[in-house]
Amino acid sequence: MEVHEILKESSPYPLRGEIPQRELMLPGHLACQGCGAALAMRLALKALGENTIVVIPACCWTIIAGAFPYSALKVPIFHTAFETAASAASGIRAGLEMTGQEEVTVLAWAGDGGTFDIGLQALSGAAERNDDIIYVCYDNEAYMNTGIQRSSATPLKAWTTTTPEKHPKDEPKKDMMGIMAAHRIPYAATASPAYPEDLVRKFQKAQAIRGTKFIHIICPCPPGWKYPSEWTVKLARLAVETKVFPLYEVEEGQRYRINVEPKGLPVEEYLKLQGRFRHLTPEDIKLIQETVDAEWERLVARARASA
Ligand SMILES: Cc1ncc(C[n+]2csc(CCOP(=O)(O)OP(=O)(O)O)c2C)c(N)n1
Ligand code: SF4
Ligand SMILES: [Mg+2]
Repeated sequence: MEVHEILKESSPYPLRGEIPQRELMLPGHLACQGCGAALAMRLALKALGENTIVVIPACCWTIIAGAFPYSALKVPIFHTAFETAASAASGIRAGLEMTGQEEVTVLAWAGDGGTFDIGLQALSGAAERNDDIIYVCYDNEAYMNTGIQRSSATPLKAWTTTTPEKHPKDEPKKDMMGIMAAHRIPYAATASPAYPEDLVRKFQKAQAIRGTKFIHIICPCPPGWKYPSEWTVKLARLAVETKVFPLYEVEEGQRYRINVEPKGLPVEEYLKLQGRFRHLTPEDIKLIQETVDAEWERLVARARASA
């Protein structure tokens, strides 16, 4: 089967769909202008509805939600320590089950530092027990709340304050979806706020499945990535169209489905809009393109095997 046929086969959902009118995120939140993570939360809650408890570890979203007693969300928030998003969510789920409130959705909402690095052990534990939670990693590709330090989600060759221009990051981004797929959880998916119908559908699908669900959302960050705030959706789209961040789902750790056929634009189109990549040499860009192409081929092979 040709690549375009697999993609057609594996994208049964129309990208045009219903986005619920309800608003569970209020004006007056404390995100920077153009924050991709704020847009992602707004869409996620539209999908999940008000019968949801959100668990937030230390991250930008601790601030965005507002200082007690104020809140930018119309649903309960449980703020917890940096490394404990998944274990706190598991505890809340257990409490809900003991009190017969099984219809409530528990949403852990953590950054890439809180997921790829410090919270990985708690997340692995919840996934291994298949606890009934939706765990979201909103990925702005660095520790933004503390001033743009490198995480293991920071992409190859990117600038951060701990990987300065003369020593940009030497390691590729950790394959977090691969790690979650290896836990054989019922559902894992990637999403982008530039594809809102796809994102909403994935949250609604996750809500209907029992067990651990993992959703990895690319969330451009104007101050951290160094670009004008009005380009957030453009970058969230270019990440997909350049194959840097493909949109796909994995069921039971083995059935892969690609949701959007990327245009396959050169990665340079994405990189050149961001100050964090302005030091790149032509050799760096070539290396990044090769890495992206190799990852894409690996994903297509998995989708082909699942078709
Ligand atoms: C145990 C612990 N170590 C360090 C911190 C300081 N800290 C708070 S938020 C944060 C960065 C979080 O990064 P990420 O999870 O990527 O979320 P983002 O800020 O990028 O949204 C750090 C290091 C902390 N609160 N607790
Ligand atoms: S630093 Fe980035 S992730 Fe944090 S609130 Fe600002 S735009 Fe959002
Ligand atoms: Mg981060």
